[in-house]
Amino acid sequence: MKHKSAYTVAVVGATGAVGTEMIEILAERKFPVGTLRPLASARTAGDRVSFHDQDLVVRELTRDSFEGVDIALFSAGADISREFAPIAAKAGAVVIDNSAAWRMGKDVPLVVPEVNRAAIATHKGIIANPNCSTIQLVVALKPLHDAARIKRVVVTTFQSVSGTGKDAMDELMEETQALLSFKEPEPKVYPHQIAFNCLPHIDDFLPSGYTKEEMKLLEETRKIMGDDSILVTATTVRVPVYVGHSESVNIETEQKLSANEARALLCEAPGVLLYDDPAHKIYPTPLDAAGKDEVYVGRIREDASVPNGLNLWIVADNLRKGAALNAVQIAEELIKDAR
Ligand code: NAP
Ligand code: 12T
Repeated sequence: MKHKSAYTVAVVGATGAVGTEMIEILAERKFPVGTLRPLASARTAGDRVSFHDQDLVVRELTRDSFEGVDIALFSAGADISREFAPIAAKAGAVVIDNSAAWRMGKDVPLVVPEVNRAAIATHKGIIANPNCSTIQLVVALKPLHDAARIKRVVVTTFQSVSGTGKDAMDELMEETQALLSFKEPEPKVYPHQIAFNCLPHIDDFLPSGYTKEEMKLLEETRKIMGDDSILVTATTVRVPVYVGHSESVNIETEQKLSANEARALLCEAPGVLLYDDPAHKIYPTPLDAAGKDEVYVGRIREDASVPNGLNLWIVADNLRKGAALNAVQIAEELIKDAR
């Protein structure tokens, strides 16, 4: 990428839950944007989004949308990314893609800057942003892996509805309102009622009985950590929370790590906020992490059922560190290397 004093940045999916957050975070972090180009479907073309003090018109995504674009942040679903990311890259943009379309591609770096920043330089036009649940997991586990080598991870997620997008956030609101006025809820986005419920089902089921979301936690963790020997098994659960994914995580390490040693490592770790003081009822909740940049870690305990085991509770804002913030951080690192 060529160094510039200001870059032309396209946001594909600019009207969505993640895209809206991307535009906010670009402004908040003063990313050197010369021109911002918000793109979405024909449904919202003509709508307006604000960026700094500008009022920008959303344009319909077409094959010609990427002329002159330096960086294209994609968050409009995997089908759109599969079709348009190569078009954007061919037009000269570096794509930072939030969907699952390109993550496991051999020539596509999958990046969490705190963990594997160096991979950015290997890109061939497309850089992938990991799944929200993977990002917060690897930010917290990397320092423990470096210190004691993690052999196995057992993770159960409690994922908020904003991970699915704006329609799912509306659905939780509408079902809650219906139920509180003694009406029948009408699930549309999810296969079952999500209000006052939880669903052990995120993304599609595979013949193995696992969901795709569960397999992303295994495959993406190995790719980002650069270690195919790590064993990961996952159960992913949707919960009636608006913003913030939580994870109950059990790890087994090669070397012994006490809970206090883990706390000391996490206290120093980039992007982590240690939030662990049960005596004062301090442990992370989604409401604590929502709107924040850090990955919150608490409830650190030694697992006495194995020789070298720890339990942790990891919470982050899935729209920020889990999606938009991580993508903007990748863009920041990308332009630091520009010359
Ligand atoms: P959302 O709130 O439903 O927003 C979807 C966005 O995509 C909207 O801006 C929508 O535009 C746009 N879009 C849909 N169809 C389009 C089309 N045919 N052409 C152009 N734009 C189109 O969803 P979201 O939560 O922001 O998520 C969007 C995608 O990001 C997800 O599908 C997923 O791939 C990815 N994502 C990744 C993570 C992660 O784990 N890192 C987290 C969340 C989401 P309109 O408003 O015009 O319909
Ligand atoms: N099904 O980008 O529904 O792989 O929370 C992110 C979020 C897929 C992804 C969700 C999903 C992704 C969800």
